[in-house]
Amino acid sequence: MSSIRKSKQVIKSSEITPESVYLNRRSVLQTIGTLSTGLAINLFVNDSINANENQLTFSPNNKYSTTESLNSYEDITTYNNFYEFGMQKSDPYNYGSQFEPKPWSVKVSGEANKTGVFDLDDLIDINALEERIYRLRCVEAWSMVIPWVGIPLASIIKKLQPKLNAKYVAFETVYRPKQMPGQRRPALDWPYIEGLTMQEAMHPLTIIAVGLYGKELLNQNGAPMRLVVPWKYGFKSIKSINKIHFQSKKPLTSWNISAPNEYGFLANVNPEVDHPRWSQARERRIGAGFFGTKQPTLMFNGYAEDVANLYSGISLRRNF
Ligand SMILES: Nc1nc2c(c(=O)[nH]1)N[C@H]1C(S)=C(S)[C@@H](COP(=O)(O)O)O[C@H]1N2
Ligand SMILES: [Mo]
Repeated sequence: MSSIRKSKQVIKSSEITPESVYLNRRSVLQTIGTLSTGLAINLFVNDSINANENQLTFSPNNKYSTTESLNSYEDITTYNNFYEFGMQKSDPYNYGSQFEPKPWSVKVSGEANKTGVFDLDDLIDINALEERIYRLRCVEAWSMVIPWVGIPLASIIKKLQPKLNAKYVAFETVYRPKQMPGQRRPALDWPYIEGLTMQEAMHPLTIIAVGLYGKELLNQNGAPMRLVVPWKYGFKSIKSINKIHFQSKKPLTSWNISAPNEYGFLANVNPEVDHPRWSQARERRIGAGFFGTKQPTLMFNGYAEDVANLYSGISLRRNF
């Protein structure tokens, strides 16, 4: 984290790790990891393909990782939704380079004992980074498999000591129209805001990611820190967070404000509840080719066993 970010975000083809090579090295790491439990090992030491200063040290979390094939680094960093940089999928890659994610601080406020402005490094213990391979399922009915590097959001929240009446956590993305050309147009009500119930925020699957494919996040993926909630539609996973607020009332969310009949607060992945304008029953895996067959979408994006209990007794048709 103390390294200096490359000012240019252009990805050279030599930096794109083929998934097979990456997975191979990951399994070597896993073997070493089992021998010396708890030791985070940098997988890419002396590795010329990945020799750049943005690498992170982490240990793989197999319990919470899918074994599905990874999307390529290129797919994950060139096909993005980040409206602060524009509404086209290629805009965040093309227009994200003016954004400066370092230094970074986060303002914590509301119903917590520890509030104030924190440096990124005070919130995130870089010695505790884990890799989690999660599916990301966009509400637009496409999906990817991404090897995130991050820490459980719960570990950050515990440090901040929320009070008993903190029932929700609200997040806000930085507002910097000079560095984020999409914010100069009213595509959404800026800044982008999102929220979770405290239970969702404390769930062990919920992470704050600071990297992917073993490297620090590029701007287009939400540098320097973004939420990843794998059982919810992608839009809940707010990027480039610089405000966290604990509150007793349900927070407003950007997509709910912009189209309340299309995007609810929960936004759990649910193949049974169609978006008003299209079906959510299937999804297109990015990278499978435009004519690649669509695959069925799973309830809670495949994480039902872990999270369905959070919503027992709630009608997921009415609360979408
Ligand atoms: N601040 C902010 N966060 C955001 C978005 C955005 O436009 N602005 N888009 C969301 C949507 S719709 C998706 S699908 C995911 C995409 O994450 P990725 O580009 O890293 O795959 O980011 C989410 N987080
Ligand atoms: Mo999305």
